[in-house]
Amino acid sequence: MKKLELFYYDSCPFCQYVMSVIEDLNLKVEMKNILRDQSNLKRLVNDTGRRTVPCLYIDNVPMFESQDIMEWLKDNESSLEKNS
Ligand SMILES: N[C@@H](CCC(=O)N[C@@H](CS)C(=O)NCC(=O)O)C(=O)O
Repeated sequence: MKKLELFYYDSCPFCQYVMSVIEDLNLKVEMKNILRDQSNLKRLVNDTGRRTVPCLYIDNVPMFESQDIMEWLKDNESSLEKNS
């Protein structure tokens, strides 16, 4: 199973789009708020040189762009871990 982590913050509309897809598909994703936890922001900036959200880490490989993230989640849904 792939490990998924979403770097986000609540007032970001692009993050909200991605989070609603995650909820609709009932996917298990570790949520990494970059405003509430500075270590999440540090990791994002260290890894990517950017502080843009949303960013989905797929097995530690970052993917930007909400449209690309949502498309990837839908395309790979069947092989992803669900919330119990
Ligand atoms: N085209 C991007 C836009 C993402 C975006 O603009 N995110 C804003 C927050 S709503 C952001 O992180 N801005 C700060 C930055 O890019 O450094 C997407 O759809 O994911």
